[in-house]
Amino acid sequence: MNFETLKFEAKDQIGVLTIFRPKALNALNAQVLSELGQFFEALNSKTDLRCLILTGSGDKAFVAGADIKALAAIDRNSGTEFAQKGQQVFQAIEDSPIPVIAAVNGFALGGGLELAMACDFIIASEKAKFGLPEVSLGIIPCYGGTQRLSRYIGKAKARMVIATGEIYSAQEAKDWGLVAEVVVAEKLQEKCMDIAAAISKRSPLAVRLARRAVTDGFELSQAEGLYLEAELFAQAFSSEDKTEGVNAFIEKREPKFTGK
Ligand code: CO8
Repeated sequence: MNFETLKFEAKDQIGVLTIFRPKALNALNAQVLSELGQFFEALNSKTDLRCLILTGSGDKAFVAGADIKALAAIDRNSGTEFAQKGQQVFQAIEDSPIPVIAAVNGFALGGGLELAMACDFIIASEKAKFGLPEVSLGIIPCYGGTQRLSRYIGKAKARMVIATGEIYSAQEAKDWGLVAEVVVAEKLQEKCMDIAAAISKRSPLAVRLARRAVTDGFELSQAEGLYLEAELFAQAFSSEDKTEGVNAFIEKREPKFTGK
């Protein structure tokens, strides 16, 4: 696939997808959203990748938000459609069959933070900055920010971040549990690659089932979540990967997982 606003590379079954609008700090316009939608639609129908790293071009921004310059064209009637289009694309990211790591190298503001939160987890450079500044523009987050942020950090802190519209440091975001790890800027790519490589060695099927248990279970009561966990555990038991993983351990060798 040929994209103008995305760059994609893959090696050893690890993909790196870079949002590429350097002159606008990688802000999400209609084209970026559409290309992201196409990319994840293709990924979700078939992929040989084991893990994807999502990042922004340059060293200043992950994504500085939705494109504010397009804001003027949106009114009451088109607002719902605008929000739902972005929500659908970000949901496709959350539903991805492989883990998606957000490598946040700079500003992750508004739609940029919402994009990072749709990924499996966030690894941040110590220079990264996080915030949902929509209220400073007279609007509110609309790509899942009001829903995902409270699930990451709890209702009280989410209300503070959203109502102040302030920008917060990578360390603050880590202290809240929004960011999984903070590393020096020069080590961001290497750290994400190391995590992706670790994931790539595991059974793709087991990784997928385990992620489903966490993500879907989070929205359920504990009793329902435990039921879901047992169901997914049973599915893993009918897999070739389970046979291979257990045999490899007994035979003291590295497993060769196929994801079946
Ligand atoms: N949209 C469009 N262009 C942007 C955006 C953006 N979100 N962010 C930066 N840019 C552009 C700037 O306009 C500038 O372009 P130009 O050189 O042509 O003027 C270029 O990127 C570089 O930016 P700055 O010169 O401003 O760089 P600074 O280092 O001085 O500042 C900041 C960096 C602090 C990140 C600053 O650019 C900023 O405050 N950006 C806006 C951040 C923001 O408010 N993001 C949230 C947007 S709202 C949102 O995401 C929710 C959905 C809203 C709906 C939108 C409807 C379409």
